[in-house]
Amino acid sequence: MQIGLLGKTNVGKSTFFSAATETLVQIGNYPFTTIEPNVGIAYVKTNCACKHFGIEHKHSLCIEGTRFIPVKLIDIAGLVPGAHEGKGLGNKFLDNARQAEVLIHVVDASGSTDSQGQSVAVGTQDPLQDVQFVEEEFDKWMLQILKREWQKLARETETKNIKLIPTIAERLSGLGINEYDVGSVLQKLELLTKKPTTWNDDDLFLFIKELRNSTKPMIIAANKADLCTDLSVIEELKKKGATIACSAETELVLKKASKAGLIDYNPGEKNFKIKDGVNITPEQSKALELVKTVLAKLESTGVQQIIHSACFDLLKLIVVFPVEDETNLSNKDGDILPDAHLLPLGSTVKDLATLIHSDLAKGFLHAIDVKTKQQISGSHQLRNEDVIKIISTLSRG
Ligand SMILES: Nc1nc2c(ncn2[C@@H]2O[C@H](COP(=O)(O)OP(=O)(O)O)[C@@H](O)[C@H]2O)c(=O)[nH]1
Ligand SMILES: [Mg+2]
Repeated sequence: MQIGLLGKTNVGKSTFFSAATETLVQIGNYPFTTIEPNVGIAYVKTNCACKHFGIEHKHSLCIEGTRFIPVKLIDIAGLVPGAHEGKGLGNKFLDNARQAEVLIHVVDASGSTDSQGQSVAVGTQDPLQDVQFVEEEFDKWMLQILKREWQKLARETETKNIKLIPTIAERLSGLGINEYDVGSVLQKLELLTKKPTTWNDDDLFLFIKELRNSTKPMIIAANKADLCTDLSVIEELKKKGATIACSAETELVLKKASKAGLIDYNPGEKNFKIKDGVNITPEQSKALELVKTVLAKLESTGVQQIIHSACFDLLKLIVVFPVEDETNLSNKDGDILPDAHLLPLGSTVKDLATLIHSDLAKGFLHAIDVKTKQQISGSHQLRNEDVIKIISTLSRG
């Protein structure tokens, strides 16, 4: 599961990335928060299944029944005006864009960053235009991939025995787009009945736009909301698509203060507490006072909510807990509820087996729904917060 961060220069992508990937505790199996300079691990917060069973367990990713599940975050830099014409968009961008299943579009909601990324007075830039610009730039970039040799390709689907859907899917496979994605959009736009050689530029652009919407859904992070004189712009942005107000910089201050042992802060919450007995410098005190006013204005910094919404509202993921021992809810080593996996809604028990280990899927016999103790088949659809034991002739590893 990978989330891409997109946006024009200086809107706060890197700040969002740092704030989201800065972990508060050293987490056992996940020593690194940054894999590459622009790839890191963030966490979504969900219920741990321990709550359902009313048990207590020691797990570095379960804090009082709240389970932290790692998700990959990629800072996809490089989308500048004219990017689709080849300026600054290399293989790295393509690679990052392919891996992302959902995009967080960071905009400067305060309107204080101009098109060149320069800092200007609050309210002088229109964040709505930024939303349109970045989406268009991304779409145009996808379009030029499709348009290479389009005429020839379109002709061949009519004159030779070459099928349209696989041909287009192949073109766009570099973006992680498959035949199913292409087919669904062509059908929705009623383009399957129109000869490809007669598609005009609008048809092609609309096709790409829909395809991007369905394969790389976007949520708008209305960043720098701390600077907004009023928040009406957020309501305007919401009309354009899923939007959450945020202040990445405030989240970063909170994470750092928490890591330094100055405060207790649970990411996503409206409040934090200065720890008893710590010495705070006048400078730190001033910064934390500022944080308080921002939190009062925005309810929360928004960073955690945006990651949550990307996973659960846009991608509609569910959480599933596989176990090997259904009585102790543990793996072979006795670790209770060792793993929590994020899967797309509609995933089956067999999909879970495949995700855990190919051998487990190969020798798959059946599974047990640990909550109901019922035997279930491979084609059984998983539900959110299911606890599953898989029985296979081949064990993992
Ligand atoms: N006021 C405010 N400034 C922010 C916020 N997020 C980022 N910035 C500032 O915006 C500037 C650009 O941030 P950066 O993360 O480097 O932007 P990027 O080019 O999109 O990666 C920096 O000076 C940040 O400190 C925010 O939430 N509020
Ligand atoms: Mg940056």
